[in-house]
Formats: sequence, C-alpha cells, structure tokens
Amino acid sequence: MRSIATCLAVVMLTAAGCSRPAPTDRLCGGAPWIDGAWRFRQRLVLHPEVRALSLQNFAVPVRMTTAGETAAFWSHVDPSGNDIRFTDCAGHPLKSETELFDPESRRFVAWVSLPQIGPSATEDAFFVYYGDPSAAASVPDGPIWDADTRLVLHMERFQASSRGVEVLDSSRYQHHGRLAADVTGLIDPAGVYGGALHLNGGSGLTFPDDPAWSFGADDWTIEFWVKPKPEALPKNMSLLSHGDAGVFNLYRHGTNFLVFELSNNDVTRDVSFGEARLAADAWTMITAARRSDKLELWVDLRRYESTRSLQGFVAADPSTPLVVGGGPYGALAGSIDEVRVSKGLARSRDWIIASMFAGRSLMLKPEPEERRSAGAAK
Ligand SMILES: [Ca+2]
Repeated sequence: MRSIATCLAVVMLTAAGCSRPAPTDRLCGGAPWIDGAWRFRQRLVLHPEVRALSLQNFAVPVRMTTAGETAAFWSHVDPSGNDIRFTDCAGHPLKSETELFDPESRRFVAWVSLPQIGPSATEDAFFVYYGDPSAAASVPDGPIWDADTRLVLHMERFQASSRGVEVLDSSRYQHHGRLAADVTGLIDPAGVYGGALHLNGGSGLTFPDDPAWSFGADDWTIEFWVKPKPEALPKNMSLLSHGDAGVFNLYRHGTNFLVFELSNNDVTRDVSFGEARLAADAWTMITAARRSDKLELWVDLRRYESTRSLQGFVAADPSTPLVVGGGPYGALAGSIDEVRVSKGLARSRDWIIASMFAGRSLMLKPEPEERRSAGAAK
C-alpha cells in the first residue's frame, strides 16, 4: 500500500501535468485558454482541401470583416488592435504580420506563419485571441517571410519621400518601390487582401536594380494578383519586367494571351498561355517560376510550361529597375496586389495551390466566437 504522502505527490504531479492539458484533437478541440486577460477567441480551421497539401512555414492570411462569424470580432477587439494574438492549439504564440487594421471600415488582414500544414502536421487549426484592453502592443518576433522571399508587397503600406511615394516591402530585405508622379488613385480598396495598388496605365512601380532580381541560372518564383480594367485589355501591357528589352518580361498581349519571356541577350526562352483569358474587372492569380530546366506559368490553377529546355541557361543581368505593373510592352491599367518575388527556389505545386485558395477565401473556416468562462485560467 502506498503512503498518503506518495499519493499526494502523485496527485500533485498529475495536477501539474494537467494544468495545461493537450488539445484533444487536430482541430484544437478542448484546447485550454491562454494565460492573461483575453476574453474572446475564434478558432480558425483549415479547409479539408488545404489540409491535404504539404506546406512548411506558410503565411496564412486571416481576414476579419463584417461577414459571417468574423463580424463578432469587431464588437470585442480593442480599438487599438493591440490585443490581437495568434496561437496554436496549445496556446503557443504564432508569428504574424498585420497588413491592415481599420476598425472604422471593419477590415483586418494579418499573415500568420504556420510551421507546418498537411498530413504530417499535428494540427489543422489555430486561434485568434482578442478582448483584453490592457494588453500591450505585441512585439514582432522577426520577419514571417523566409530568406528566399526577396519582395513582399501587400500594397497597403506607403510612405512619402523626397522621390515621391514609396511602396513598402514586408520582406526582410525592405526593397521599397517608387511610384512616378503621374500615378493617380493609388489605392483600390477592394484588393484580394485589404487594399491593392491601382495603376492608370501611365507607368509602373519601380525598384532599383538589385541582386535579388538578377536570377542568372537560379530557380525563382514570382507571384501576384492582377485585375485589369476593361479598357486596358485591347492593348499590350507588361505586368512585371526587368530590363528595357525584356530580359524577363511577363506581359499580356492585346489579343489576350499571357507570355513570360526570359532572355540572355542571345537566346530567349518563353512560356505562353493562350487557352484562357485574363478577365477584366476580376482578380486572377499569376505565378511564374523557373523550376530547373523549365519555365512555368500558372494562371489561377492552370499550369503551363516551356517547351524548350532551360538546361544551362543563364538569364542576363540588366542594370535597370524591376518594374511591377510596367515594362517594354506598356503599363498596367488596373489593380495589382500581393506581389512576391522569391529567389533560389521554385515554390512547390502545393504552395501555389494554397496561395490560390487563400486569395479566394478557401483556406480558413472561422468558427463561432468563444467567450472565456469564469472558471478559465487567468
Ligand atoms: Ca493588399
């Protein structure tokens, strides 16, 4: 028979071990409340299609609007937005970056880095906590974008400078872009994520020449969302380019097909997309990548690849700006959002598909708001 002291020790150990019990399932069922005074939370559950993908350190967009379950958020979040926290099922903080917090228009967009998504992940959900007016502004714990990501333009952060308006880069490299003075109406509030950059066809957004966009023989990936105006579609327009002669140039031909060209001055490799149309007044996701000896062009979920091999191909290195929404075939008239450039790798098929799902709001299902019970841990 065990002594009373031993039993007490067992009870105490058990109690200590159970003070923060593990969640009961992959969807954060039975998850304990985090320490502190947060009074509300919502569980954000990945869609089944997304759970079937395999992703590491993927930035998941969280959007709180006046629609559906997320509307409750606006009744309880502090007007400063300082009290917003993201955690995994066990309450560990997740790294995040806020793109937009606007309590007046009730729009919140944040990018939350999930270490792992897919069958090998341990969880398919996470939490957003809010409703603690005493919470201090959270301190960012480092960039959420990996080192391969050389440019991230949410088109939501601008600053005035002596050279005009700068569009700020959220990557760790801070490659801020410049807008020419003739650009009117900078913001399209109806972006894919928060606001988008609106261009009038006069000129694009320029970034000084940088090794980040001198691809040479490397793999790389360019991703963005675009929404041309109807009046722009009869014309040619460059969507993204580097080099006046089109060393790399992603453009839409006036007869309505997309082409991505890559040149080394002597030889040009290209991939074209001619079977579907880039729609006017609708958002389309474009991804271009070099994957070893192939060029890929994705238009939403349709994938095309170059017919000629890029084996041994070294792209030229022009000493000219990178231009978003402009280039040798004219400038974009319309809106562009969430532009990213990665160097050193072609993003995986699952990454590209997940990015498409995210933009179409097919990534997360917010569950009804939970209110902290009186007996929850403080
Ligand atoms: Ca945006």
